[in-house]
Amino acid sequence: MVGHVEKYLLEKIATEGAIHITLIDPEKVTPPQASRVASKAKSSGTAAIMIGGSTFISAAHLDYTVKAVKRTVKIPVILFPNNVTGISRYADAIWFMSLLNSVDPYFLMGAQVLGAPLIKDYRLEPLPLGYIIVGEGGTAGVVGKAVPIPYDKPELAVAHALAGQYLGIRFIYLEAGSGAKKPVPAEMVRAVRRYIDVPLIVGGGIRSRAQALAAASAGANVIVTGNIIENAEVKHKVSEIIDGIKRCRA
Ligand code: 1GP
Repeated sequence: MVGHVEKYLLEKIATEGAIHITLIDPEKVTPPQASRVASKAKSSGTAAIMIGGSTFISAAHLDYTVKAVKRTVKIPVILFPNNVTGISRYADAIWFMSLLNSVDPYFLMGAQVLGAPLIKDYRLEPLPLGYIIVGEGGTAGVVGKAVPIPYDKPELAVAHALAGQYLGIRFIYLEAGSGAKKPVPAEMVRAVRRYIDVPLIVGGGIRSRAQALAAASAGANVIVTGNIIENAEVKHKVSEIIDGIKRCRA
């Protein structure tokens, strides 16, 4: 069943073509810092806030961070969990994700089985997501025991994405890893976009207007940025990325 956050994202993508989501890593910020970042990102035009990191976080700190952001902005707050510990009852929705190129069944279906009853209990909206790690893969690749897809093998990314879609997954995420030196190449984004019908999310290493424009022009529907908000110029940086995305619409 499609819930209200999914409807919101789909409508925004339908009207705007490509949208931006801001990722906040709770390991790197205090709750007040997280709400400041969310507020600035929202005023620059970000469509939603994702909260999650690749390593370790206390449940209490995650709850405080989510609550602080929820109090500050009205746009959806979506959890981006790396494990069952990434679930907070205070969010609106959760990327219910399977790491499609993991060799560890835990990241394919194990964590999902453990987390599902909690998600039901907390009345979080699950957004079915196929997560595919490419290139360097970063911390997410190591933690998730992924076999990252090389940048020059777009056909492998297509095969993973299609398999996800055929299983009923409703969003596909090509992840280069937070802080990746090179973002997902436009050719890979374009190839995956050509084959799948569901929205395509792209993230990892996007730092500039030109990189955002390249991803959006290649067919990404959602561009996620995390690292760029860690400097003092959140508003300026998010505006720059969103400007890049908008240029693709022009
Ligand atoms: C990581 O794709 C996201 O999960 C965002 O990456 O932190 O490099 O923007 P950055």
